[in-house]
Amino acid sequence: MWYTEQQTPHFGITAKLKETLHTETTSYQELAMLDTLEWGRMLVLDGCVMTTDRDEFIYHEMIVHIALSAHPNPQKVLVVGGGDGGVIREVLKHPTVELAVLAEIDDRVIEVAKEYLPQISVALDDARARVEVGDGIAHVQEHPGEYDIIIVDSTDPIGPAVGLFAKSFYESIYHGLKPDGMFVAQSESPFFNGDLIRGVQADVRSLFPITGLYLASIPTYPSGLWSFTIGSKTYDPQVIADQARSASLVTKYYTPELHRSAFELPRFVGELLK
Ligand code: SPD
Repeated sequence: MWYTEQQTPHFGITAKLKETLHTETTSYQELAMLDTLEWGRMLVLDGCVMTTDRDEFIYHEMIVHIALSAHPNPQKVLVVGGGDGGVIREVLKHPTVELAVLAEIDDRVIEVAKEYLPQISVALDDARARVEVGDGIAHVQEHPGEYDIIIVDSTDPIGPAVGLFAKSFYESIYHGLKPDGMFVAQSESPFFNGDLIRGVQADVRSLFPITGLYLASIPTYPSGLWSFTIGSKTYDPQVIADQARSASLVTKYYTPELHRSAFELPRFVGELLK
C-alpha cells in the first residue's frame, strides 16, 4: 500500500505504508493518520501531509524559534491552527512564556494527534498552555493588543485555511499584537507557490514596518523548500534578542547561528520580494 500526495497537477510524493491507523471526515476536512515505513506516523489533512514523526522538528522549531528568539521577552503567545501541538511544544521551551493559547478550529485534529502523535502533542496539557477550539480569526479579532507573538500554523490555502492567507486577517493580527509584537506564518513553497508568497509579503509589508522571509528544508513538504513570513512592529526578526535564551534551547534543527542565515535567500526566492 502506498500513499501519494499530489502536490501539483503533474507531480506528487509517495510513501509506502505500514498501515492506515485512522481516517475520518471531520466537520472541516478529511483527516488521515498513516503509519509509513520511511517517515513514521504521518498526519494528512485534505490530502496534504501536515507533519510526520521523522521531520516534524524542522517545521515546528523554525516556525517558533526565529520570532521568539528575536523578541526580548515573549510572555503571551497565540498559535492559530496547529492542532497537532508541535508549535505549542516549541513555544513552551522559552521560559519567558507565561501563556500559550492554541486556537484550533477542528477539535478532531487535536484528539487524533493526542492519540497517535504523543511526542508532538506532548505539551497540549501543560499548565502554561490553553487550548481553545474555535475560529482563530475570531479569536484574534476579540483580543486586541494582547499578544507578544502570534503564530499562524495553517494548513495549505484550501478549505478551512483560505481566510488565514487574507490581508484582512493580517490586519486583525496587527491589532491583536502589543505595540512591540511580532507575527509569523507558514507561507508555502517558493517553487510551487511563488505568487502566493509575493502576495503575502506585499500584504504584510503594507501593514508592518518590518517584514521578513526565511526558509527551511522540510523533506515531506512540496518541493522540500519551505517559507515563513514575519511581520514585526519593533524588533528586527533577524537579530537574536537574548543570546543566552536562544543558545539554551534544546533543538534538533534551529541554532543561533542558523537563525540569521535562514534569511539568506536564493536569488529566485529573493526576487519574489521585489
Ligand atoms: N503542505 C504542508 C503545509 C502544512 C503547514 N502546517 C503544518 C501543521 C503542522 N503543525
